[in-house]
Amino acid sequence: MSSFDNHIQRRLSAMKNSFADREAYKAMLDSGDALIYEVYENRRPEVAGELLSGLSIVHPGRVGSEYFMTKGHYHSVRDTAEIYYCMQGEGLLLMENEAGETAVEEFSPGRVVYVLPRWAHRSINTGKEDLVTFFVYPGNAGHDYSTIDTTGFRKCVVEQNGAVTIVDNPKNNLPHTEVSFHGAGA
Ligand code: S6P
Ligand code: ZN
Repeated sequence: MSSFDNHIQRRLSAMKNSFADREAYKAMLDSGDALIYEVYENRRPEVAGELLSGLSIVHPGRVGSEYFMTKGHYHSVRDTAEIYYCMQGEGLLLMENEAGETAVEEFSPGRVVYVLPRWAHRSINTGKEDLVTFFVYPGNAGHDYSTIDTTGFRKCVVEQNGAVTIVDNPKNNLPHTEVSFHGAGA
């Protein structure tokens, strides 16, 4: 990873509002501040015309039944898109927009996922190894974390009876529609 300019490590203690099961969160934090995900960035000027890129690595694990994931965000400049290329691992990209629509795209090695402008996005590792994705997005996009940090996504991705399952987020009461899902075969 030596060719990257910046390395971010996001630990459990920095994700206080992210996981739905607060009791499981507190219990896990009591036994150590687990490393949930890391980002390696290529620095470029954060202006229109430039592209920002890097690697996102979400480690495997769960808080209660909810899989390890990124905090998730909107782009501050809403009309900016993003592309992810999955290099390793298994997971999902959970997306929602301000109209209350949810979309889920599968991550598997070699799969490209396009994030439309105006959609918040969160990477979720549903597998047993690191989920590694390459991302690229416009230099002027910026990050709005506070919207998601305040309400959470409308959906959570949990393990239920051994299966990856998308459920309503008990912490989020905003109106929402059905989930649209796109897997590797669709
Ligand atoms: C940036 C892009 C990714 C994420 C990374 C970590 O627009 O979507 O680089 O920053 O996956 O997620 P988060 O939600 O902590 O920024
Ligand atoms: Zn983004």
